[in-house]
Amino acid sequence: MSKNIIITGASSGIGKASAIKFASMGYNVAITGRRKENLEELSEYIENEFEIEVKTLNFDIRSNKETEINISSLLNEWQNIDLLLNNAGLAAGFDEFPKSDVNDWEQMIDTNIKGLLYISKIVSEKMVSQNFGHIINVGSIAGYNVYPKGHVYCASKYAVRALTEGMREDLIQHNIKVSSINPGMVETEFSLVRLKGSESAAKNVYQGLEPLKPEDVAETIYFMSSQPDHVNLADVTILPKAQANAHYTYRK
Ligand code: NDP
Ligand code: 8X3
Repeated sequence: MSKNIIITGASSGIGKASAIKFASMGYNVAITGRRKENLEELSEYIENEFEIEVKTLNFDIRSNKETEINISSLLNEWQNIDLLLNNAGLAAGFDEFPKSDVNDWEQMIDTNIKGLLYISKIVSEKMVSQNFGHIINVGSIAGYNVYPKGHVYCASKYAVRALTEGMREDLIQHNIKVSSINPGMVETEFSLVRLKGSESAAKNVYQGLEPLKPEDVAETIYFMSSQPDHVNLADVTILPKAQANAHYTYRK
């Protein structure tokens, strides 16, 4: 039976690198995100490189309705879902708490927490019915340490950590593994999005140190997914060598 993975937020960064990694290992991949062109470009690349099936699902994960419509249609076509990689997420804004924008809070909460919940509900129902599956949530070092100006983003990743534990407890009886990967600094579009498109400010975040590459994280996610059935790498933290935690990085 061929293996199938759904990867949310595959139009860039960690999700995109993961789609390429899993496709290279023979998985059929369903890639999601709002940017249709990016998804189509990735889909074309994967289809040319690897002999697997790609499904492109273009929707905003903040909408439960859009998520249900897109994932239901996929579930009608794919008999089994082996893996759900809950990766779509963002930090919006980097301001002191009282100055930060309520719209930014809502975007982070709606994407990082509610979006993750919407898709997990529908996919885990499917996994319960098939009596197997693996869900990997992309948390963050920000789900372990709160840092200045991090408030709502950190809260959203603390929530991902709690949800990982809660989902693990409730799905264990259905033969479903739930894990999290918690990266430190990874150079993707993350900082560009957080800093509202300022390329110089985004570059500055990684000044004087070597951040992780999205491929480093994708390799680790694949490693987590390819353990023997009885092994769950439950919560994996991955940091650049120059980062000790969310508070301290050593810069040259
Ligand atoms: P990117 O900005 O490169 O990728 C984010 C992905 O999330 C994009 O594909 C984006 O797609 C998708 N996304 C965002 N909002 C939505 C939405 N409303 N609906 C659907 N998809 C959405 O950043 P990363 O690859 O770094 O981020 C991936 C995950 O990793 C996030 O959860 C982030 O919090 C986490 N993380 C990142 C770290 C880092 O330092 N980079 C460290 C720790 C965790 P589109 O815009 O097309 O919708
Ligand atoms: C992203 C990593 O350290 O900027 O989740 O919070 S950090």
